[in-house]
Amino acid sequence: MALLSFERKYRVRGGTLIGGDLFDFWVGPFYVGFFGVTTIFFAALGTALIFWGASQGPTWNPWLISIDPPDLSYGLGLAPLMEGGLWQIITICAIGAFSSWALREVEICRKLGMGYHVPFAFSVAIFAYVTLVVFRPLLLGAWGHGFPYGIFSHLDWVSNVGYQFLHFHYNPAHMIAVTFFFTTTFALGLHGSLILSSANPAKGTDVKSPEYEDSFFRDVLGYSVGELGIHRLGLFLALSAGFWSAVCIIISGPFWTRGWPEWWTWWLELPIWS
Ligand code: UQ2
Repeated sequence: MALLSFERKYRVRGGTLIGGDLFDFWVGPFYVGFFGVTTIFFAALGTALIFWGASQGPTWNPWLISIDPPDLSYGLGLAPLMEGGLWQIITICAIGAFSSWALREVEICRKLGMGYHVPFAFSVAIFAYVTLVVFRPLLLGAWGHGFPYGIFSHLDWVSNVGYQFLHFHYNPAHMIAVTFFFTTTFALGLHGSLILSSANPAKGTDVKSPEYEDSFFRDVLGYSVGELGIHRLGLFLALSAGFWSAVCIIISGPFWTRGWPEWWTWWLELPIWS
């Protein structure tokens, strides 16, 4: 069955948060909605400004193009376009586009009578980004603490901020975030390989049911977290990775200004050692 005729059944009216029926239509396979329009608006404007900023800069080398935030001396004020003002407008466009996309996902969830898990998950990624370019700069008192929009330049920013705290791997929240990132890949490695193993049985035999998947892990580990459980676990692990990433950077500067290795002196100062 052609995809579009099959999908007609799911193209239900309503569920919109704003705009009523006005934008309640599809363009080809894409649902539009009020937030589809605002997504296009912010994404197009932000992208155009990035290209225009690049055209004013010293290079078209895609690795080296960079749209930089204002100098720290501008504090929390607006900067001239070429002095970081562009970065400020592009940041507004990015947040506008990401939020619009999340709300468009919400409208689609409402249409389909689904839970809001996908937009919720995406919101955690948006939260991590906004922590870097809005919350932390606000707490530190200057937009100049945001990261630059460039491939190499944002890597340099991460490296410089890391060294500012001597050794970022001693940041306890960074440790937790990294552990969640690795555990997420571990869980998806287990899950993806398990599903493919069931869906690719020995030649001439039937695709295996979820009970086989449970049995596999019961035989190996004595425990299966279950078909629904692995997806709950995966969502928890992935969102925790994003959440603790935001925590590890928001505490660096606003709540701890010395090297992260030094933070661990609380351990050496425990009374149990004396
Ligand atoms: C599982 C299960 C799945 C899975 C996986 C497991 C049938 C298809 C991967 C095994 C996962 C376990 C035991 C949890 C591992 C814990 C961490 C923190 C990674 O049991 O049920 O469904 O995909």
